[in-house]
Amino acid sequence: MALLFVSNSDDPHEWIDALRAADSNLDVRVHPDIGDPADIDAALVWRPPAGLLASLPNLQVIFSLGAGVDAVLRDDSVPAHLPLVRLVDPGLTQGMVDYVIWQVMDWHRNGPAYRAQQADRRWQRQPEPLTGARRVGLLGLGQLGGAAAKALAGLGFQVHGWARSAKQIDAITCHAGPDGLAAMAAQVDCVVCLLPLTPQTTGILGANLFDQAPRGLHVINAGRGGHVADDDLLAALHSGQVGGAALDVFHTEPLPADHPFWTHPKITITPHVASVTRPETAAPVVLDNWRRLKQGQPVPHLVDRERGY
Ligand code: NDP
Ligand code: OXD
Repeated sequence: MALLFVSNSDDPHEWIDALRAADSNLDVRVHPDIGDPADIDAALVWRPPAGLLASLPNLQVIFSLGAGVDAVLRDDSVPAHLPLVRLVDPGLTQGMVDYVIWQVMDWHRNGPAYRAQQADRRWQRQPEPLTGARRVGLLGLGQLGGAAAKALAGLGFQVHGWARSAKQIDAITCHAGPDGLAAMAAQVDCVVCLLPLTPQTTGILGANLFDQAPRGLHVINAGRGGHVADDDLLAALHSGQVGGAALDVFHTEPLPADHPFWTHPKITITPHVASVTRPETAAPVVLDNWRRLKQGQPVPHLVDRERGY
């Protein structure tokens, strides 16, 4: 039996090395060189082509190369009975914490304003409050949002967080459900989206949320492009209701060359790198989950298809 690796954006050689370092006997096939489809019993995937997974007659489990599984769930042909395991690994979490700290600090210390001033050779002080005077809200308090929230609280920010279910986390003011979102939005200067993309969260970074927040809200999106209502964001940046945005993910990736975000003076763009999956930390997690599944043990981070994450 074999594991099929499917990704256009990860280096298969690095993955083969990392997987074989953890299990030297592993038969790894790299899409599209599948060999006999009947050999494949596990698939490790990032944005697999529609219909591919349904074409593997002996597939037992799908492992996502990412934390977000929206692309797999969009493919209606994927057999619903197959366990789908999303990626939770220490490298992915640390990478996201690093990204969130970077973007929040850049906003907090006026990075966009000073870069613009430098371009104009302008020497001008901006207000420089300390972290304790700044309020940051996390949309999503899961593996990534929860870790980022704790890291920001550790830096002294006033941290709020929003999730589907009610939570109690030290040093974080937690909100839940639709009413909780309005309550949080009214109390934050910066919002960081680390939600999964589901029908309930699509377009959440839109006029409704922006209008409930204090003027000048800073928006950071590392969830999915579908979380942003692009036109609402552009309008809110124009009116000043949103002061600036750092965006890592987009409706279409790569972001099309003619998209207005590219040249917008108040938008910072990164190419979906907020946290990349690193084979050296992720491969052992995947193989451990596969072993658990084969031994009939509970597998952590199974996707609940009803919830969509
Ligand atoms: P988790 O499943 O651990 O956490 C998701 C969080 O979102 C949970 O707190 C959950 O609430 C909350 N949530 C989900 N739906 C709703 C809703 N309708 N209303 C309120 N809260 C909701 O996911 P991760 O933290 O591991 O990953 C989050 C996302 O980050 C991924 O799905 C992916 O899209 C994105 N990502 C982006 C990367 C990048 O490089 N840009 C890299 C990795 C991930 P509850 O706790 O109550 O279940
Ligand atoms: C992920 C991602 O979901 O990289 O892990 O976007």
